[in-house]
Amino acid sequence: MNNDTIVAIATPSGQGGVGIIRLSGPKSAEIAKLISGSCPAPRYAQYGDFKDQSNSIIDSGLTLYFKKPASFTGEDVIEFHAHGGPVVLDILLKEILKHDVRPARAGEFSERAFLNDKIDLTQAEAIADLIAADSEQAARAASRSMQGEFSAVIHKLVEELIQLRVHVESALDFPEEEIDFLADDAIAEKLVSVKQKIAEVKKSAQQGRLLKEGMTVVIAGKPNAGKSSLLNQLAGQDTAIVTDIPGTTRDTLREHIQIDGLPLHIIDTAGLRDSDDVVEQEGVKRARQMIENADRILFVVDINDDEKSIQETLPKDIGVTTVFNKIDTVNRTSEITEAEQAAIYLSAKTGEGIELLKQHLKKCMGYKQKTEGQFIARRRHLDAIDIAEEHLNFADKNLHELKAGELLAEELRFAQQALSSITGEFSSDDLLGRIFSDFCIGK
Ligand SMILES: Nc1nc2c(ncn2[C@@H]2O[C@H](COP(=O)(O)OP(=O)(O)OP(=O)(O)O)[C@@H](O)[C@H]2O)c(=O)[nH]1
Ligand SMILES: [Mg+2]
Repeated sequence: MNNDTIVAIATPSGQGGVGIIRLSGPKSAEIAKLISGSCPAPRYAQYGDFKDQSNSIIDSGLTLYFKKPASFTGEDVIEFHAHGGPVVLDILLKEILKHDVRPARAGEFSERAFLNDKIDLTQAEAIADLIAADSEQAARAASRSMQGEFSAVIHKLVEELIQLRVHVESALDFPEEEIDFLADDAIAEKLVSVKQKIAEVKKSAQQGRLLKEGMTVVIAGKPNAGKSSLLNQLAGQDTAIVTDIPGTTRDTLREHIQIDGLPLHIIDTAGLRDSDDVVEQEGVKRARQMIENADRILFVVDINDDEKSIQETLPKDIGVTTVFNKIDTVNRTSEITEAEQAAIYLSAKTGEGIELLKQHLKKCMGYKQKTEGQFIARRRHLDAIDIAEEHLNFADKNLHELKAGELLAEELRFAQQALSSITGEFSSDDLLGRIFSDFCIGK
């Protein structure tokens, strides 16, 4: 429990009808008495003047008291609702700081809420994500995480892992039966079930991360296929140089766009081919790197050029949409098939079919009319899920190949730890520092 009292202006800087100063810690109620004349009853709004030490009025407004533990931070919290002018709030803040109260660090209110078990780590992160959300979809997904839906999914997984561990470890306590227990189908079945569930959560978390961080879409293909023209169409401006000379683009070009508020990073790359030109070789190398790190690949093909052999060189684990470009030259209309192998016919020159492509990309990001079951996620969560998966794969190996019970138990423990780090049950101070320092002041 913290013994110091922190204060911050909780509303954004600038002018507004109301500006809120928030305090948390043991001195909060005493400060309310000093500034407002008296501390209101918990959860009752008290209207009155805010005064300084010499008894002159700074402003007037509402004082609210949230008595611990029934507050956001779990500590005594006071809110002064003053007028939303930067100067008046500053005067009030300075007055409060005269009384053994210190300015809050970024995210310190949320950090205290976490440390006092009011929220877990994913919920704390979701608060920051909700504030930063730039689309309705992201806001709703963040809100769902904030309510604890993502945490509940993780808890359920952890619960299953614990059951599995209990099963394994109790068997280990009776070594004479070890051979039997490793051949026990129940353990193998449970392991398969946990692995399946983790794979499902990973999928949702990947979509959740796209909502927050944006989807990276790499445009790749042979020289002259129309990649740069496509980038320009999507960006709505002539970012990339377009010429009829194959090998025009050598650097990677990046554009940030939004489709109905969903963030996307579109990357144009050098055309893939063997070249003697050192600059172009480097461009192709960079294109390959970008492709490896894509969330989705738009593989552009000139509809007049059927040769798709380079498509085979694309990574197998990344979703590819084949874009048949230049339909204007063959008098075709735009069209899309979204079956297993997504393909779209369009013209990067006339813009026909671009809207279809945009809607398709939106779908790839997991956009749904109804957002039930969707939660926001961060790279940190995905990394933890990956680690858990890795340990479960080792566990599998220990069970089936090496028949090593002790090692199996150990891997299961590691997997559980990785998952628990998502909600913050296992977390280092270092990690906490990194997470909360990203927050805004007053949150
Ligand atoms: N008719 C027609 N021409 C197109 C279309 N898209 C691109 N082009 C033309 O094709 C040529 C190559 O286009 P770019 O966009 O530069 O192709 P790129 O794939 O970026 O080529 P590199 O950078 O050399 O790899 C240019 O002359 C474009 O005007 C299209 O849809 N229809
Ligand atoms: Mg180009």
